Amino acid sequence: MKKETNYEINKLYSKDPIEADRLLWGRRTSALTRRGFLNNSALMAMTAAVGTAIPYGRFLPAGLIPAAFAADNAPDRIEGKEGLIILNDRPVNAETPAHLLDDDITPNRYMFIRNNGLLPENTDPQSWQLEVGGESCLRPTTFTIADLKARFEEVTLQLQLECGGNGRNEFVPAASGNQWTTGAVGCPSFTGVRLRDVLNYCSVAQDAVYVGYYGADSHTSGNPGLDPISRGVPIAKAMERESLIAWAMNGEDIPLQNGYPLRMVCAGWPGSVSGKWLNRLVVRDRVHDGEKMAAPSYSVPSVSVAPGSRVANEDMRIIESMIVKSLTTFPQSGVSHDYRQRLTVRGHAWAGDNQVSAVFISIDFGATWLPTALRPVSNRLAWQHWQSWVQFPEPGYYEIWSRAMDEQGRSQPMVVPGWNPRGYLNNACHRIAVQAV
Ligand SMILES: Nc1nc2c(c(=O)[nH]1)N[C@H]1C(S)=C(S)[C@@H](COP(=O)(O)O)O[C@H]1N2
Ligand SMILES: [Mo]
Repeated sequence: MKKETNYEINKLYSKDPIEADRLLWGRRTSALTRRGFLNNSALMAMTAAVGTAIPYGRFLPAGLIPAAFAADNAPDRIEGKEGLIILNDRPVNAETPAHLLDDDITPNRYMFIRNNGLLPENTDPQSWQLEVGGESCLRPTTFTIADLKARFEEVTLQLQLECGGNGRNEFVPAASGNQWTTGAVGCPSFTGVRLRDVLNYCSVAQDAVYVGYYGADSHTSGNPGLDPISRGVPIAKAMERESLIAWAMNGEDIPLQNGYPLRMVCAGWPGSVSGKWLNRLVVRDRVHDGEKMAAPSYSVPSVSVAPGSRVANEDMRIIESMIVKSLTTFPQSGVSHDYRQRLTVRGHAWAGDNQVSAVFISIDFGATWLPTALRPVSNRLAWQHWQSWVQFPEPGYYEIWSRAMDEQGRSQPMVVPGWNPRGYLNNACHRIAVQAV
């Protein structure tokens, strides 16, 4: 049994042992009696995780963490991703501090990591296969990566990915999930083929509604029957020129944590639609029903609700395009600066499927706003760079706030917007601190 499995399992058990049982092993214990022993399928899942049979498994009481999982060895760094802040190690979730996102094109080492499951074990690009099928696919086909390269036009685009839960840590009351601050976003350049070229080759039926993905990562329980995540996009999004099946990021192999050797990239939507370790696509005649497609996952209330409300799943809608947002990547928050000197300020802005029309900054907590120079996109669905400078009137503590506006005049709010149960779509202004001396 692997040692890394321990940390997260311990965390789950310390939070809610009965729920941990259910999540990890699929065991349902009566909430009334809070008693029970392993049923057969739960025992099988636990056996798979421990790596050997559990002869007296039938006597293992509910809510009791197997002692095999009792060590804690959370890593403090991820190879090739130095500088990222680790939120979780099983599955791995790590975000990038804003000042490390200063590059126009996000380098591989600074691309955030959001995993729902465990890394695949075999990622050999030579033998990798992508199977395309589903009830609305008329010519199901299996491709190797070499086939994709040989059959379809190669495309390189700079594409922005942001986790739907980026900024979750600001919601009050707190929303459960990874407590991302601002760094679950990045905009590398991806090389691959257009998803639509592959879909057209495989002949999509008239009644096609959705394209779902499956990846080679595995569920944290070790249960091979469960998928960590299987989402996707409506057919119209899949058919856009910018939707890719990519094998390279910034001209190199995609980092293992970001989906090596093959991933989907459908930018501008929650990152969760862009399947990593992609090995299967299904063209569906209905909204895909894979893991984490249904509310409350990646869904928000259809109408706004009071903070802390309970919202029924049928009153939620699946998030599609992300909303307008910006980040100040220079200077680093907390810097000291000579107040007699101008201070250069710069960053990026993005708006899901839309473009950004303007970015403003403020040094007086939003009382007045200064325009910035905004660069056009390098291609649709890339983030845009902005730059400006400020001059502080006197020494003291300042905050620089950035606020982007999209082409339709929608602007970032200064305070945290629409509370929602799972904490998605926080696009409040980014704030950094500066000490003028
Ligand atoms: N197979 C697979 N694809 C996946 C995920 C995953 O856990 N497994 N996570 C999704 C989520 S929630 C996000 S935000 C993005 C993150 O991409 P990154 O880790 O390359 O930044 O990948 C998406 N694709
Ligand atoms: Mo995500």
